[in-house]
This record gives sequence, C-alpha cells and structure tokens, in this order.
Amino acid sequence: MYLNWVVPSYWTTSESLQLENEIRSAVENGEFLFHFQPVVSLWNGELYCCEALMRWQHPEKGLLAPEVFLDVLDDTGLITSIIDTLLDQASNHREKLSKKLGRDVAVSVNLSARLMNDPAFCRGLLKRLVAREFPLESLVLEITEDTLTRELAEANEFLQQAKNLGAKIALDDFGVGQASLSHLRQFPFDLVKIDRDFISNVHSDANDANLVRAIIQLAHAFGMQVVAEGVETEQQLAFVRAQGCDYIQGYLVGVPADSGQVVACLSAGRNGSLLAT
Ligand code: G
Ligand code: MN
Repeated sequence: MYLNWVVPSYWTTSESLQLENEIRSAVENGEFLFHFQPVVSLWNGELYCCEALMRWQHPEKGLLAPEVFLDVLDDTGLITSIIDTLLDQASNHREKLSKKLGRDVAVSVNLSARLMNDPAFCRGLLKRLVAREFPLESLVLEITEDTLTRELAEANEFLQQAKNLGAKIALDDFGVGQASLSHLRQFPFDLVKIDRDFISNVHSDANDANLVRAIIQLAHAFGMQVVAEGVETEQQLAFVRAQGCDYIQGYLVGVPADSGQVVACLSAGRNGSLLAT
C-alpha cells in the first residue's frame, strides 16, 4: 500500500535552507495530508481507532515521511497552519469509519511539545473541535514525553480540559527519549504507547522482552491501557498478547494508508474485525 516512499538520509546546510523554503510553499500549496493507521484491540480483534500520520505529497519526490519535514514544520511554527487540514481529514475519516462500521470509532492525533506548550494554540484547538462538532469521546490526543519535560502547567490544564470533555490522552513513544517514570504520576493518561524500538526485538532480546513486560504491568498498575506500536510479526503479537497488552498497531494489522483505502479494507459485516481472537 506504500506509494513512492523517499526518505533522504541527510541534508547539507544549503539543502536544509532549500527544504525550509520548499516546506513553506508546500504548506501554501496544500501538499501536506494525513494517512491513517489502524489500532486494533487484542480483547475483541476489532478496530479501536485510527492514528492520523502526516505525509508530504511532494510534486517530484513523491510521498515523504515525517522524518524529512516534521522538525522544520515544528521549529518554524508552520505546523499550526496544518492543524485545520488535520482536523478536517481526521473528522472526515472518523465519520466514514463510524458510518461503515455502524459504531463510533475514534481517531488519534499527535500533538508536538511545541504545540502543547502554546496556550493560544491549546485554546484554539478546543474551539476548532467544537466548531467541527467533533465528538471528543472519539478523539485520542497523543503526546510525546518531551512535552512533559517542558513547563507543564498550560499543557496540563488543556489536557485535563480535553479529558473532562471525553477525549482520551495517550503517552506516545513511551520508553524512548526523555523517559521518566514520574511522568506516569504527573498526568492520568488513558493510554501508554510502547515505542516500536522495544517491540521489534522482543523475541531476540531478553532485555527488551523484560522491558515490554514491565511497562505493561506498570501502566496497568496506574489504570492505563497499553498499545504496542510497530507490531510486524505473529511472534511479536503472541508475545504482547501473552503479557496482557490491550491494543496493537503495526504493519501486521495495517499500514498507514489514505482514508479511502483504510475504510475499503474494513468489513462492516465483521464489525471491523482485523484480528482473530
Ligand atoms: O515512532 P513513531 O510512532 O512516531 O513512528 C510512526 C511511524 O512509524 C509512522 O509514520 C509509520 O509509517 C511507521 N510505522 C507504523 N507501523 C510500523 C511498523 O509496524 N513497523 C515500522 N517499521 N514502522 C511503522
Ligand atoms: Mn503517535
């Protein structure tokens, strides 16, 4: 399902200036779009939600992954211009999915540390969601650990507000980066997503297996549910399932694809079942 996937391995200084300029015009030309990747319940095999993942439909280079452009979008603040595209596409996708399956399906969106620590952005985000009549109980907000290392007060207030309105809050890429166990007591997350770095080696590396097992137990002790990211093989699935993991995401159950392709793959008759239980 992957299209022309091009990820340059490095950029020189002049290339990165050129990249910034290209990104500015790409924003103006509406070249950024969102793909959606299923997150599947291990309890009933059904689709739980779809994560919106940003892509750049570059006119010459094809479809580019976030690694190529996300830092520039974020550092320049241009990312705030994409938020309406995100909310429009997430909202449409949620409606199409829910219609096809005859039940509410959530959509999850990623919020960078920069956005979360911008009070005006946080206030505006809630207004935009309300304006779109987006049911907050069908929204998962994914935040990365680096959000928590900055001044938390404003983000915390926004996250609590969104949670009070029914949104679920997920701690993304748990275990890599600025990991601190104290984050788990700083905010009542609904979900913890285990980074795919840990999942990929659960069968060959006893340390990774121990870490994944411990993270699942730890999150459950806090009343949080767990998503294993980057599940690619039946062995990885069997491992996380045996540890009581709640959800999986990864190529085994669905690659990120455009909304139409994801909806077409789901069979309404099986209630969006993607996995045998
Ligand atoms: O680390 P992070 O969760 O931000 O990575 C998200 C990216 O990982 C997405 O852009 C997606 O294309 C990719 N991805 C999603 N599922 C898998 C998977 O099962 N294996 C690998 N290698 N990459 C994945
Ligand atoms: Mn994410």
